[in-house]
This record gives sequence, structure tokens and C-alpha cells, in this order.
Amino acid sequence: MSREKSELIEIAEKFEIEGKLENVVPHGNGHINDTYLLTCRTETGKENRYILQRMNHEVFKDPKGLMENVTAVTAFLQKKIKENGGEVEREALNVIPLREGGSYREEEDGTFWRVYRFVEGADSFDVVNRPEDFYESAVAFGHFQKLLEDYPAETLHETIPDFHNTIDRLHKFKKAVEEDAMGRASEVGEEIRFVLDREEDCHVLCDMLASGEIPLRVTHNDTKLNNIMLDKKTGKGICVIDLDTVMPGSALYDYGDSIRFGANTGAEDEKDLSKISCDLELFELYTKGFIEGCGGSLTEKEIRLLPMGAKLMTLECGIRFLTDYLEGDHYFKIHRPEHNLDRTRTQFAMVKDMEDKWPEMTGIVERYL
Ligand code: ADP
Ligand code: GN1
Ligand code: MG
Repeated sequence: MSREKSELIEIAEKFEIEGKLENVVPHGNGHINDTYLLTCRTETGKENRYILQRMNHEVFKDPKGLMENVTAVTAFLQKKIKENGGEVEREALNVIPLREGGSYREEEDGTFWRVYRFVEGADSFDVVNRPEDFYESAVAFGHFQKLLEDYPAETLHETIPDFHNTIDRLHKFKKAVEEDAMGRASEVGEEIRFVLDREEDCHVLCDMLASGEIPLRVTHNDTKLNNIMLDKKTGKGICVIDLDTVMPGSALYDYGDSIRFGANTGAEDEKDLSKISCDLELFELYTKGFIEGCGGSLTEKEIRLLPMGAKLMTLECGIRFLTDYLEGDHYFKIHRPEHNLDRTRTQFAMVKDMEDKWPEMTGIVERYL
């Protein structure tokens, strides 16, 4: 635990958690925030669990704007869930306010904290164990986007400007290569070449959004499998979590990022690249589920571009991992020295495999037009 337990308890107790706080333990495998599980017990013996998070303010430079997004989006979702007769406490994130009022706490050391109700009776997975889980996650991410269809996009803060602007990611990457702060560029010549060979690809979605060929929507932008809670009993995607990057974006970002992570036959940080490939059965399942979840809102153009969304989100993520490696690993949490390089290599191997399977991928998508 990076912080003393006593310190975490002191922070947690500033929020309206119910019952006596009995335990605080690190939780989950996110790359960005520090996440802890809180267990409380009321006088009647009822257990209440919560998620305490230290928001990463190096990544999210405007925690206030971020929390304004989160509170507004969750309130919007809760209203719709209630209207549809759903369970507000499990189907949307619930922000637990501070006792003194407000949705987050800034500590004297400049760290930012928030608490969510723990989504009970559900799991989030770091790998696809059962194909049906991946399908259900697709339906839920598609449905999430559908629910936000009439959300006033102009009121959202851009929590990370240019988050999926692949052209901007490419520029930042080139700058990192040039500056070579850690003296690592010479070891990764092959990976640098891989990116430069695909420079034109980096423009495809950005240009189409700019020209209006594909619509700007309110999207999640970080649709990894572990950002969805699947109901333990029904297996359905019950709650979309990690709303820090909900911003205007493209449906192709959400679709693509899920394929990048979940349709890969290997882990994001697998060292043995022979284990990395794009599983076409999972690709098809996710495609089917996402289109269903979007409930008819995707345009024909968007559907035709799904394979491109998958390839570009994977390429972009690889570029981001490699940029972070070159800059000295200050963005993504790492657990071993070459972690970001290993992650880069899996992403590029996945891109290469998608390129080899392009006719099959486009053929699958056409079946859902
Ligand atoms: P990060 O931005 O670091 O990925 P997340 O918000 O995704 O942070 O949280 C990390 C992990 O914590 C998630 O993958 C999930 O397993 C768990 N988690 C987060 N919020 C909740 C919640 N409200 N209920 C249950 N589990 C949660
Ligand atoms: C981060 O926060 P987390 O672990 O769900 C990152 C995503 C990357 C992903 C790669 C805010 O997601 O953009 O695709 O790691 N989130 C942010 O695993 O940068
Ligand atoms: Mg996450």
C-alpha cells in the first residue's frame, strides 16, 4: 500500500460512508488512479463497501472539472435507469459526497480523493475468460453510448485534451524520440520504424471527424474490459465504470479500444509475442454486441470503419506506451522496468495481426450492416 492505512482511513472518514470503517485494501488493476476497497459495518451488522480513489492529477490536470463531469453524467444515467425501472445503486456509479459537502476532497499535500459506492454482486475482469463475458461487455458499452446520445456534449469538460487525437499522439511520440530523455531510442529502432511506417493511418479517423463524415458523440473513451462490472448471477454488463474520460469522441474509439484489449489472445503486457493475435471469434462477438447495444444509432459509415477503429486504437495505445517508455515511464503505472516496452510490443503485434486478417475482419463487419 503506497500510503499508510491510518492516512487512508482518515481521508475515507471525511466522506459519507455508512458504518464503522473496518478495512482498507488496495484494489483492482487500473493503470492510472490509486484504488482502495473500503469495508464498513453498521451497528445492525450490515456490511457496506465503497471504492476510495486517489485521482491521478498528473494525468487529469483539472480534477474539479473531472468531478463535475462525473457527477453530472452519473446523475443523468441514474435518471434514465430509474425511468427504465433499473437499480440505480448498481447500474450506475454512485458518488459518495463529503460530509462537509462536495464530491471530492483535496488534501493539504495536493492529492485529490473521491469515494464511490462499490458495485456489489458483480465482477470486473482483466482477461476474457468466457466469450459471453466479452459479448455482454460489448452490449453494455454500446448501450452506455446510446444512453448518452442526448447528453449535452458542450457542457462536458475535456478532461484530457486530444485524448484520442491520434495525429497529436504521433507528434508527441516524435518529440519523445527526438528528445530521447532516457537514452532509450536506440534500443527501440524497430518499434519506432513500426510507427513511422503507419503515419498515414494515424490521420484516418481524425480527418473523418473533422470533415463530419463520422459524428462526434459522447463516448467513454477507455472501454477496457476491466472498466465494466458484469453481474455475477446474470452475466450481463451491469455497470460501466471509470468515467474519467467521458468526453466528446467517436463510437470507433469505444469499439476499437475494447477490441484492442479483449480480442487479444494474450495479455496487454505479455512478453511472449507468439501468444498475441486478434481472435476473430471474439472480434465477431464484440462487433455483434456493440452494434446491438448501440440500438441502431451507428451510421453505415461508422460500421464499415469498425476494423479501422480497432486497428487505430491499438496502434495509438502502442504509440502512447512507447512514448511513455521513451520519456521515462511517468504516465502509466509500471510494475517492472521494461513494462511499457512489453506493452508497446503486444500492441504492435496485435496491429500486425489485424493487418494480416484485414479481409476477414471487414468480411465479419459487413455481415452486420
Ligand atoms: P483506473 O482509472 O486506474 O483504471 P478504475 O476507476 O478503473 O481506475 O478502478 C480500478 C478498478 O477498481 C476497476 O477496474 C474495478 O475493478 C474496480 N472498481 C472501480 N470502481 C468500482 C466500483 N464502483 N465498484 C466495484 N469495483 C470498482
Ligand atoms: C489506462 O485507467 P485504465 O487503466 O482503465 C488509460 C487508457 C489506456 C489503458 C491501457 C486515462 O486505462 O487510455 O488505453 O490504460 N487511461 C487513461 O491499458 O489514460
Ligand atoms: Mg480503469
